Amino acid sequence: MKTAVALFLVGQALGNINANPIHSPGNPILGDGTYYSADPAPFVHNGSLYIVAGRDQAAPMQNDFVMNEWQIFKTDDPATNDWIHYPAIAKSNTLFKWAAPGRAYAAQLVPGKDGKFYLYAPVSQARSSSKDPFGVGVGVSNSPVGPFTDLHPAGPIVSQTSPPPGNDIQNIDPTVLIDDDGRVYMYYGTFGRLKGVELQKDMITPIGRSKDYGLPGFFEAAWLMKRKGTYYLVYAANNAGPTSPCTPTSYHACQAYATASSPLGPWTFRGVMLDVVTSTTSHAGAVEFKGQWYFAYHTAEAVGSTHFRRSVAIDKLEFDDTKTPPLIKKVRTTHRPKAQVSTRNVALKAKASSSRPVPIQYWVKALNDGRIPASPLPPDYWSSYDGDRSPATSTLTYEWSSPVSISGTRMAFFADQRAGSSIGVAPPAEWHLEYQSGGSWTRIAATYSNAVSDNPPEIKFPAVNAQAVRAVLTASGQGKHAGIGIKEWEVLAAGAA
Ligand code: FUB
Repeated sequence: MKTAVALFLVGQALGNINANPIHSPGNPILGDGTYYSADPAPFVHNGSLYIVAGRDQAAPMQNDFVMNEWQIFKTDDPATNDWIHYPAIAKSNTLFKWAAPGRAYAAQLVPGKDGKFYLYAPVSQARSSSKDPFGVGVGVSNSPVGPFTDLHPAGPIVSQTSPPPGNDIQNIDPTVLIDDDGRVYMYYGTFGRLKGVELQKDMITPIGRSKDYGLPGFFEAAWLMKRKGTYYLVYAANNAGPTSPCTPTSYHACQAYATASSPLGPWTFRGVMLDVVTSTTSHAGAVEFKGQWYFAYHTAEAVGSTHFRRSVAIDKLEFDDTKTPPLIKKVRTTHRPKAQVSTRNVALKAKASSSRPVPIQYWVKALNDGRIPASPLPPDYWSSYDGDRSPATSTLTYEWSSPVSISGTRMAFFADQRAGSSIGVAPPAEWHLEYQSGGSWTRIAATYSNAVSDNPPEIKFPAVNAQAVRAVLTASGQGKHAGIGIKEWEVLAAGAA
């Protein structure tokens, strides 16, 4: 804590009055829900590790990005969990007169060779005739925590119209590396489209046309770095599917990486380095600090988090130097301690499966993840919805490694249509449970309700010993069926927790 106070005083001395010490109990760094933080980009300056991040400001039920400013976390040693938080080091509307509000996306702050700090920041343009109005603006400051001024007040340094011609991508997620020889390289792009270009020493003028890159599963959030002569391009990847090494559903992202011996490639794909996180988006950056590499990323693990209220976390990044080039080891994520909650819900210990392939946007593991989000995205629930081919019946199974004694269940259905609908996702026409004991399945007699609620009542039944339980669900609709959706399916132990 002493370190935090000392750091705080340094922050004050830098002239930034908004500097607050944080002692974090672990990831996420700031997890109390006061400030959300997304899209981390770490850098090192003057013996401190800094992380610049965006700020998620979406309302609890709002499934959209609302981002107006960038913030900084700073520490002298991540192991102490002592940080200084500098909120609002720059606001998109104030810094860029040409920007529209609400879209201060993933920025990177780069200490220049000239002692200045360059903020590469994607924002939406207020007035643009392009199909996609995003562009990358650049702010400059004498201090890492601002104030910043617009280095290119005419507008973004890359967008669909600047520099012309032929840029038809969404121009966000810039990553910039100043190489040992002082040359500057930038990559940017999203939705599977990645561009890379060299910049002039002025840090803003592209040299020639950007090149297009195709990397396996590339989705967005490229991060360019160099270690021991090898260039690494880390990125959010999505090659969805139950057998994918990267993402189980189409809304998830993992972090994958490629290596190259020169900054503009060619790149060789090397694998996945971070599995899916709790937010649907995954965005990360890495840096070496006092001889140790660190990996900053975001998750949805703070108080009140959603996919649009994310928070920055940091863990160590390790390399396998026995390989040529050195490979990145899978990141082992750490989390702040969780309060122990006593529960009768034995589903949390079961293996969930579906008798039919689950449509790629939904996740069978959401059935027993202990979460009932009020405003879910598809991977937050299981569903049988498959357009016109949604099935009449679905069977979901929980299996345990040893038998459990159970006497109740709770089913939190998801629906966007009324009961009886033959389109969309509706409550089932009917459903019941069966349990397996000694190889055969027996129907459990109970009064089953198909009401849709995030706080469903317990459906009680006389206790049974089960090795496995299955829910047999009949969809509503006739001829054509609606999908069925379930946010959480609890199975409750007989007796105490
Ligand atoms: O934060 C807005 C967007 O979400 C970023 O630009 C992407 O990388 C994703 O994290």
